Amino acid sequence: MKKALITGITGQDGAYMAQLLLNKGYEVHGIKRRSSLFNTDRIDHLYQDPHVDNYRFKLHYGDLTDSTNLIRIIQEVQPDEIYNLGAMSHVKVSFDMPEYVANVDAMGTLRILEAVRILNLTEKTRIYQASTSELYGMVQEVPQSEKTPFYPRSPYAVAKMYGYWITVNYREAYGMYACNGILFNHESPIRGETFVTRKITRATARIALGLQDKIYLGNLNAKRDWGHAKDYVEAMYLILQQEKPEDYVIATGITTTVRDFCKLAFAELGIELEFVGENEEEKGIVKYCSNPEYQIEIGTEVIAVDSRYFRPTEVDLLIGDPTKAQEKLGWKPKYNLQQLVTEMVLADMELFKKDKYLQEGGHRTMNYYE
Ligand code: NDP
Ligand code: GDR
Repeated sequence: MKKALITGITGQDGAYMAQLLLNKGYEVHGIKRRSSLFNTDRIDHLYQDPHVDNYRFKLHYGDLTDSTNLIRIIQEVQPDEIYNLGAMSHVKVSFDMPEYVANVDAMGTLRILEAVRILNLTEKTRIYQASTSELYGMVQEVPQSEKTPFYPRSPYAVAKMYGYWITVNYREAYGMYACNGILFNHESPIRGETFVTRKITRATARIALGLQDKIYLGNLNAKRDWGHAKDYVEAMYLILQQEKPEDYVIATGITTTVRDFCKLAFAELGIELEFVGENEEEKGIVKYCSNPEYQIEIGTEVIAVDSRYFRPTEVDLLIGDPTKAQEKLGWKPKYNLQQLVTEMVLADMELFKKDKYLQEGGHRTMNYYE
């Protein structure tokens, strides 16, 4: 039975990756951080009782900032494959904690590679590094491919650039099977709540249910190439199954503005939005609502701009060229943007119907404005 070790198993991609590998018959090990509250929401459905025979899902406490811990876990597990998905992954937050991000996202990658080398596992263990379209940063060319030069625009992207090159270097220096997946944005109903897509789908549901009046966003003009995380973990897996280790762009090839994502999300519930005004004065107002149950008046302002969410340096346009992945991995996304939006909005509607029910019963529910 093959063994895989996933860092960042409690995150969006870690959860989907764990599910995929369990389905393929792997023994799956994951590294989770100790926290004062449970942090395993996304993987609780995968939990297996350690007291039963042949359980195939095992969690280890650890942290990408702790080399001794990583060496011990890798020595114990002797993994065939490592998926290094752990990271402080929020671009805006990386401007607030750049040193920590360098430690986790850059040095953490080095620690994984070095642990495999120190433990003489270079022949056995294949390593996937979660690289990112944020490496392209300032637009050099479109669409962006494996050959497009990098120009990172945030402490997160600069740290990930180190992660990218140290992975290439260990492959070239020590003959390791270590690869970068340069993944463009991918989302899902379990996407972190403060990334823009999920922030929008949650707010769409809450506004329709009367739990929230409006949502404040930053740059509505930013364009992203959004795919579904389920499709993207398939690509990660395929990258580690090839004869030769190589780096791949994973993307849909279609780009959309944040503004249009808002329109799609509200349209899912029969609410048509119109955007008026410019820059910080721009607003999204309701033009039409086909569902009287939502009690939303025409002309209501549901989206406003707050400069708090602007970034000191922004990445304006991402659009990927997945030709290499299509040709060499045979990878193609199954979801389009419309299907992704539908799944996310409907999932958030289900989630917040519970809040609505609790509120109607006199219970206090959280305010989710961030
Ligand atoms: P998430 O933010 O959802 O998950 C990040 C994971 O990393 C969580 O499990 C988190 O743990 C863990 N983590 C954070 N800090 C540490 C640390 N110091 N030590 C160990 N683990 C840590 O990210 P995604 O699942 O969306 O992304 C997965 C990877 O892919 C990340 O590396 C991200 O940068 C990269 N990426 C993501 C893209 C996307 O669009 N989703 C696109 C391209 C790259 P906890 O739950 O405790 O916080
Ligand atoms: P990104 O994702 O920075 O591309 O990084 P995010 O969803 O945070 O932002 C996308 C774009 O939307 C604009 N935006 C806002 N963003 C957030 N978070 N909140 C807002 O209110 C808001 N308003 C507008 C942003 O300015 C940006 O242009 C994600 C992460 O998953 C990274 O880890 C990963 O590497 C990249 O995708 C590829």
